[in-house]
Amino acid sequence: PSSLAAAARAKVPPKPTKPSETGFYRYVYDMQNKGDDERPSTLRLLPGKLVCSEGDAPTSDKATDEVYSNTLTVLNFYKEFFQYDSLDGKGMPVVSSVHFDTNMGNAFWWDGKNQMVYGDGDDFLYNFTGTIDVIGHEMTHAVTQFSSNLSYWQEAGALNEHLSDVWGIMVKQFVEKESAEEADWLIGEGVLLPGVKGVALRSMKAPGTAYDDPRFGKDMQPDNVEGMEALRKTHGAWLDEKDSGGVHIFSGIPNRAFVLVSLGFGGNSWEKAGQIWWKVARGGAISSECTFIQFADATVDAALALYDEDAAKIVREAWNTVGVVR
Ligand code: ASN
Ligand code: ZN
Repeated sequence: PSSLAAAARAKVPPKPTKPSETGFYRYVYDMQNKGDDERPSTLRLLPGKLVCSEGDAPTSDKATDEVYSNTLTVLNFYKEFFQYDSLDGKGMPVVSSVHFDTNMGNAFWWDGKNQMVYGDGDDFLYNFTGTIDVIGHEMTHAVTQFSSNLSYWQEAGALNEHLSDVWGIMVKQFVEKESAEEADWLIGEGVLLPGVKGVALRSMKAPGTAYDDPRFGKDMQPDNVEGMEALRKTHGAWLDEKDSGGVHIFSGIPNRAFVLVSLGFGGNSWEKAGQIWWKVARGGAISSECTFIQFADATVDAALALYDEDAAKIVREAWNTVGVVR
């Protein structure tokens, strides 16, 4: 039997052998380029070979060390600013696998084994493990699963994607010490290989402008509801089939609203805008099939509950600007 099969049979993650100095329990596994993103059955090979546990010294593998370190940054961010402990709010161990598949330009949260999975890149994209907003994005899919439990289909799914971008970008701005005004609001800046025409995977501030490349394609995100409705008319079936109803396409609309709210308050995005969003994202206020308009209403209510009518007005106007109106 291969070592991967043995690892799959082993209890994952193992019991910690020493107390954690960080308060968290991180485990990084190496898939040694096995698995196939196109064949879901190969997910059973996850997590792979354990290469780094909480408190271990750096390894000789760059991806492993990057994931180990960036994961802690995100965990600390959730703990310090949102009083949320690990991915489930209850201190669960945090499992990631690196080097999944070959020629894999993606990273994802897999709910089958509650873990993150990172590929090494393809002809267009690379360096997921070294990109803090990508790590924050994937970890937030876990947080969403354990909190609001938004589905991954159409508007609710676009909100699920949106929350991952919001925490991805907030942790990036925290690390880079940038206010809402100073920040570029780009998700996945630096995962585009040199030669790909573009600046990032998504622009939260100017959806639809992140890339335009003859081989890789064009950023299709509309920046308002009118654009979403038009795209649904022309590409509805395609979006349902290729992107769970536009989860990565229509997330640009709430993304832009979040930017406008952050700019409306000024200062650090996680201080006011982020707190309003968290009051909704942590669950209770929205259903797992939440629509844009329901989410918008919930954020207005949260702004009123946390702050005042002026704050609620900033939030309401942001949603109006992107066309989410009753
Ligand atoms: N990187 C993508 C994401 O986290 C993978 C996916 O689930 N489609 O949204
Ligand atoms: Zn995502």
